[in-house]
Amino acid sequence: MSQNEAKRLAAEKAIEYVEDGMVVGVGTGSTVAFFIDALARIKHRIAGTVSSSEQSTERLRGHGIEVLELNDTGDLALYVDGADECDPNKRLIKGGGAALTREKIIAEASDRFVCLIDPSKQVPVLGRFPLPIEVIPMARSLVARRIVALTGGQPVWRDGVVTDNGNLVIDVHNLSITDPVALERELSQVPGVVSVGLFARRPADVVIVGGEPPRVL
Ligand code: A5P
Repeated sequence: MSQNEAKRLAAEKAIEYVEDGMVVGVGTGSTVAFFIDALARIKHRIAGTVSSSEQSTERLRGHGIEVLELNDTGDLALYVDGADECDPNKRLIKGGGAALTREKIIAEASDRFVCLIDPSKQVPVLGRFPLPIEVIPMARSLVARRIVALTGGQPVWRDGVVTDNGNLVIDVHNLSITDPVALERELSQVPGVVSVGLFARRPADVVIVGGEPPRVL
């Protein structure tokens, strides 16, 4: 089965978690694009969505699905998003699509975080996928130096990418993240860091691994 087909099957399964009248938090990426397309079929049943990126907002509105402001909705019952890596404790690396900060905000606001992955994203230890960190532009070099000192990893500026929040992304290579909660906390404290693409303090609640049939963890 192709990776895309696995993503689509995970996204279809996630529709089962959508209940009538919900405001649904919506992530970003190619897996979530399948979820948005599936959500369009039941759009009359939901109260609307909160979007984690301009990209997802455009796709949602293209389907005629209402996009609301998190400031107006309060906490959400459900957030559905993809991930770049997932460990056995449902802790994640996210941000390959540079939407990590808004994704983290929505995850924090949500009672249930359903994460959709294809099997290639399951890892025993996080870190094979470079860890994205969103930084304030003037702090780019400072944060890179602190990353080296704190982690021993290799920071690489994602040149040419500006986030929806007007910031930059540094990807940290060569990590083996044995304590993701501690690393998330440490890196988040460096001045200039907006957010770290580790979702460990607030991991996923449910992980759906795409396949025939999809596996729910
Ligand atoms: C977006 O910033 C990311 O967190 C995505 O959730 C992640 O990159 C997964 O993307 P795909 O669904 O495209 O693999």
